[in-house]
Amino acid sequence: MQDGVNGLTECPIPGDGGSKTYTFQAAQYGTSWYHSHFSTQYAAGVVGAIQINGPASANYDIDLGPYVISDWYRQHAFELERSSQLASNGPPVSSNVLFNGTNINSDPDVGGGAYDRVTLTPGRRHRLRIINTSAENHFSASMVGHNLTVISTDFVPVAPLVVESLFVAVGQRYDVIIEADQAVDNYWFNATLALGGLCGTSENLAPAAVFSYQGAPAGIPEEPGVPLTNVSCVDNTGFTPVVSRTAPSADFSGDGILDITLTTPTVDNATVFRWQVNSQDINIAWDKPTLQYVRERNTSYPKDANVIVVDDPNVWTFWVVQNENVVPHPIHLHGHDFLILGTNDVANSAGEPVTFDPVADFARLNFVNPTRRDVAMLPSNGWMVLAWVTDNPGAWLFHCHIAWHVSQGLSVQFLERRSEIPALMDLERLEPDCAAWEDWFATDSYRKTDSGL
Ligand SMILES: [Cu+2]
Repeated sequence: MQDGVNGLTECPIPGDGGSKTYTFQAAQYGTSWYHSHFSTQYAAGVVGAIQINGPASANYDIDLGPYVISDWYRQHAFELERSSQLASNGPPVSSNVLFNGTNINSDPDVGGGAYDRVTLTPGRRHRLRIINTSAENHFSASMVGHNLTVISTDFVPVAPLVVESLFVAVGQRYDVIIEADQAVDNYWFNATLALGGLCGTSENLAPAAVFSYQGAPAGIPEEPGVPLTNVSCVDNTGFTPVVSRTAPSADFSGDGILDITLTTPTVDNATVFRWQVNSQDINIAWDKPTLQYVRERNTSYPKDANVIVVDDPNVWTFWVVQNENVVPHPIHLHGHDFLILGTNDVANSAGEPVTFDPVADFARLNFVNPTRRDVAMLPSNGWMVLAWVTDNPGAWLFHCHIAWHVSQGLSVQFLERRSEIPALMDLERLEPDCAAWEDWFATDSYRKTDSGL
């Protein structure tokens, strides 16, 4: 009920002064973010960081707090939503990349703006909570002259893992520790975009912030550092969750398939992009969320709601996500962390899709405490196998976190343990909240031109 996804758990909050108070129990701890799920509205700035304190898997001295890295566009997100769905356009180039909301202007002829600056204390270990809140740009984070020690993947603490650079997909969070054990100086903190454009493009060709040791001279770093090479569009691997979870391999059949394709239908005399899962792009109804169906005990869900019912309690479910397209996708699940049992490990951005084979590829899967998180990168032309337990009744969106893609249909919703939802959630709020939304929307000029998500 408090997940905030319009069309699933609620109607949208009306404009012109509408409000809603969300109440939730912090059952996990770590770093996350909240954002609007009303079309592409979060890319217009309706977003913020969340820090929930709890134990860490390694010691540190100073918590620097959330570190939000995000693409930024001069045009409004709703304009971009309308233009980017036209097949003649494709996704927009970001105007800049911001670090905790600031950067110098990416256009040196115009100038202005300021680098984000972070101060490090010499000899101390600093915890930095990296969050990629972008609409579309994916980054590889790195700091000149320093390694990053990863201690959590999204909400999951992991055994400390030292990396030189860290791929951060849209929606992902990584808590890292940076040890200030180098010379007192200024250092670039880079968010590097991959070559080839499949993971986003920006007018800012080298997004960076300035990390300065206390006592360093004023100014920007003199040492440019070595550019990252082989920056790709795939998740780092090798993480070991502290709290172990093992999925039962004997229960895996490989028949839960989510097949992602790109189609170009004609809508209102224009050729547009639609991303489909199992041959259907999602299109939710703002004024009749899924939980209203649950409340009415109505099981006639619209086909384009892309509902997948999972009623059995406390069982493992397995999902093969198959990418039939060259564009990789950051896949996000609400309501659960999932185990990443495996992905195709062959780089294949130039070739034909690699189809998962439940027999031949079974040996590639790791069921014993693999990386666990709530956003993972589906490889270009490849596959990813996920597993999670039905331990949370509700309606949970499973979608690509690229704002334009979910807007163009790339999503399903898992409707989990339906019979238990009415007792667990305050479904009586739906009627007054939806009435308020409908009253406002009837008088507003804004019209729905996408999936609504
Ligand atoms: Cu996508």
